[in-house]
Amino acid sequence: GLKSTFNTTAGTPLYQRLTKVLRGAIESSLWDADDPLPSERDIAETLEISRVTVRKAIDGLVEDGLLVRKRGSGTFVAGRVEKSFATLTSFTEDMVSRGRKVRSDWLMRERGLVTPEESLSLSLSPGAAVLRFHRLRCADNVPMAIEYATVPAACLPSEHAVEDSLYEALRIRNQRPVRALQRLRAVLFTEEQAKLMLVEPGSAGLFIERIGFNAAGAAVEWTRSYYRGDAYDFVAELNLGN
Ligand code: 16G
Repeated sequence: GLKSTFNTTAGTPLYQRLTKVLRGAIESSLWDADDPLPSERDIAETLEISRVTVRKAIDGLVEDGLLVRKRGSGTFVAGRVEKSFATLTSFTEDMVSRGRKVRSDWLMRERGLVTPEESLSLSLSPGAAVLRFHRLRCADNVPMAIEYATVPAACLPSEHAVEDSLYEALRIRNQRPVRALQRLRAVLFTEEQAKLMLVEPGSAGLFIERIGFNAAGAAVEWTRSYYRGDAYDFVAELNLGN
């Protein structure tokens, strides 16, 4: 149980030891998403440490998105997000349909000249202008993904045309993707990415590259998304014969 694992961890401070032990317990599915964790008081008594320490460790895990507090019923392991791998939805649509509040922090947005890699992905000629949007994407204030999108400058009036949703900005100009190619790959977050995502450096991530095409068949986005491996399940329905 918690106690024997806790006693084998060394080092200080105490709340960091407890955080490590709780993380391990969450990762090894010690608690079901529907069962509350033991109360802070019970954990404190079992481990013979102060409630303040327990609270501090739990607060940190809530902030990192691994635990959620539900008013009146306790603290729970956060459920993973199931995202369809084969539907052309946006991050905003995915989260809003789950009743979650979207927040995006700008890491960078700029207008620039197409790089060779971008020109291949978007079939643009050298010298073409592009818009780049780099965002940290959060649901209920918990970081979920980092996205780097490149869009041909001809699709949007400027890099400031995107407020909350790239797809909404494209949609109102008749440029929303209606078809896309995707690639999924396992990655380890870089130190910088891990810091933004509030996960341990070297944590596992899911990298998805999407090239989206508008109704006229032109590539309108080349997006590299890094999703939290501990928060996402990508699901798809398969049929024999397609
Ligand atoms: C999704 C897309 C991404 C797109 C973004 C737009 C995947 C793997 N990626 O994250 O390609 O650019 O949504 O989101 O689904 P927005 O409209 O909320 O800005």
